[in-house]
Amino acid sequence: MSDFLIKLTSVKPSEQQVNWQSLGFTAFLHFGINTFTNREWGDGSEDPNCYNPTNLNTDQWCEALKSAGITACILTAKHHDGFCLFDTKYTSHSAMNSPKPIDVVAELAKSCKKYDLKLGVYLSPWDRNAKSYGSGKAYDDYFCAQLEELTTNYGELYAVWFDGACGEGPNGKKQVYDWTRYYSLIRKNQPQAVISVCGPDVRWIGNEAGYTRPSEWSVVPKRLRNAETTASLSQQEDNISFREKPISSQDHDLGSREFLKTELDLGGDLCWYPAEVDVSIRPGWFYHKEEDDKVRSLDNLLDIYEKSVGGNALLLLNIPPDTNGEINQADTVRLKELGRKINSIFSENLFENANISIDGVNHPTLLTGDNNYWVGNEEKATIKISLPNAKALSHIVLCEEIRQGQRIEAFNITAEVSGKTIEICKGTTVGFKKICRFEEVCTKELSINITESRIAPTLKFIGGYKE
Ligand code: FUL
Repeated sequence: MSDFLIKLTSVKPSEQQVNWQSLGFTAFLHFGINTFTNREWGDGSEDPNCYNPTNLNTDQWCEALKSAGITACILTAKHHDGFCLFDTKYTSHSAMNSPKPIDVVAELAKSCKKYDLKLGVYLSPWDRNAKSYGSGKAYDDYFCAQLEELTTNYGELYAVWFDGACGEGPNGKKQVYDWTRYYSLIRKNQPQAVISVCGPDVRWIGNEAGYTRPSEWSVVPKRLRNAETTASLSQQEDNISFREKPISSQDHDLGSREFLKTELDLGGDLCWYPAEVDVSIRPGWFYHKEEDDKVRSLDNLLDIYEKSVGGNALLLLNIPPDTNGEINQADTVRLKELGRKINSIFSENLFENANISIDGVNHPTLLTGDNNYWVGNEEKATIKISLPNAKALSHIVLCEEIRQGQRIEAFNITAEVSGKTIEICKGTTVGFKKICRFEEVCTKELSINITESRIAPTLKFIGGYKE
């Protein structure tokens, strides 16, 4: 086995990254002064009196998220306008100075506890209101003081999300952020949290339209983890055409053997940097009444779910609370439908009583996905699944044990149908979770054929389902 392939598979996730990845389906909550000015990007000159939610109800937010099967949420504690949704000592541009002085982060933290959801915060480094923005250390001091408040006053956070958008402040200057200082503050106060996007733990998928690469690798060049790179790759504008832009061809391949070989040959290094898909349930990130009839369809959301959660990525679906301070009915209805749909497909593993045989040995623990996992002897493997009775199937789920790195590069699945062996699906990467969807078949014998791996593959879970 070559040193090169050993090098690729020796890159492993941190414990925070494994815990984060297992959250699967999470929510973004864009709420703030823009909700009330009906804008997407505020400029920092807003009057805090505009902020006036008539019936702020974070319990209702959590109920709506839970109904979709969401496990965690990230609130925009401060967007680019600099308007804070939390009780901060360092600016008057905040909800505490509005007709409804409520600390939304505190309210949401309480509700999340009650509903067993994890909480994360988005704090925009770009602040179009702060006078010190662009002046170097003075702004970093301000930003860190707010980070300190957020990371010490609201209990445990699972994520701190740093946006790539970065422009000029009120005095026309741009800030050079002291990322190292921000990261070490978070590591000290919230060591279990991941730092996402302009951060070292979670990679932005590269678009806001819900697209995932067909081969999504978590082992990628280390240079992609550089916050300046992320910021310069991300947008300096915000409009619908940006939000709908697909992944561009230049960044289509971030992790193939060939790509990583070139990276190493050029003196680069590799890291574990898993992808997150952030996409809004509506055209905008913030609530706009005129978009009430533009909520994504159930089919579209299910497709995004299957390709992200089931494409070795994590889904961060934005659901923006409205001017009442509630999640609008147009969205709650869709979330409930989505939750029901996901449940109806994935709650029962139809392989439950199957024999899972690899080289003549049964591996029943592959059906439970507990702490055991299987590891092959060579790069190829065939896993035979025999069911006691024929079953109709439309989905198969595969999971690697990512604590052992990401190894599988190609596989196909065949089934015995009316005495013939037919290929029902094929794919490339598996990673944390691969959801394969195919034309329904009725069968009692299947083979999962792993045809290429970097080193001997692992599997932690196999499931069969029907829509
Ligand atoms: C972008 C921002 O400019 C949008 O307003 C939104 O917050 C999105 C998640 O990130 O960079």
